[in-house]
Amino acid sequence: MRLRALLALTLTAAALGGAALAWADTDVIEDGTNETRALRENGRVDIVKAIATHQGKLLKHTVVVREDIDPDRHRERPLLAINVRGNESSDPEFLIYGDDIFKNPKLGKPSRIGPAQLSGHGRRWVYRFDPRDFPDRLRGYGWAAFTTTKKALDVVPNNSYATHRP
Ligand SMILES: [Ca+2]
Ligand SMILES: [Ca+2]
Repeated sequence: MRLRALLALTLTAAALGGAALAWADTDVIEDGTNETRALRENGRVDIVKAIATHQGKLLKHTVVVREDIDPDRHRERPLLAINVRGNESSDPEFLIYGDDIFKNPKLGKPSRIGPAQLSGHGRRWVYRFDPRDFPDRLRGYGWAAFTTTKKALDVVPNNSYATHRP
C-alpha cells in the first residue's frame, strides 16, 4: 500500500513536471566541452548550453559558452539555424546571425528577411526575434545553435534539431 502511494506520488510529480515544462516551453540543450582541439583553445566559441524560450511575443535563444565572450569579436558570434521543412538532417531554411534573420535558399545566397537582436554579456549570447517576421510566421520549428570560426565548429544539438513552439 505504501509503495503504491509512493508510486502514485512520483507519477503525479512527473506529470506536473512535464506540464510545467510544456507550459514554460523552454528547451535546454546541454553540450560537451573541449570537444576538439580548436574548442579547447578557444572557450569563447565552445558552447556549453543552448536554451530556447520566450520573452513576451518574442522568441529568446540563449547560447552559453565556456569562457567570457568578447562582443566585439563578430566572427565568434553564434548563429541559429531554423528548420521548418524536411527532416532532422535537412538544411535549415533560415539562419540568424547578429542583427539579421536570413532566408537560406537551396541555391544562391542567403537574403535578409527581418531583424534580430543579439546581445552578449559574460558567457552568454542572447538572441531575441519575432516569429511574425518569418514567412507564414514561425510555428513549430527545429533549431540548432552553432559557432564557426576559421578553426572551430560547435553545433548544439549535435546531430539534429531541437523542436520549439512559439
Ligand atoms: Ca561544446
Ligand atoms: Ca530543412
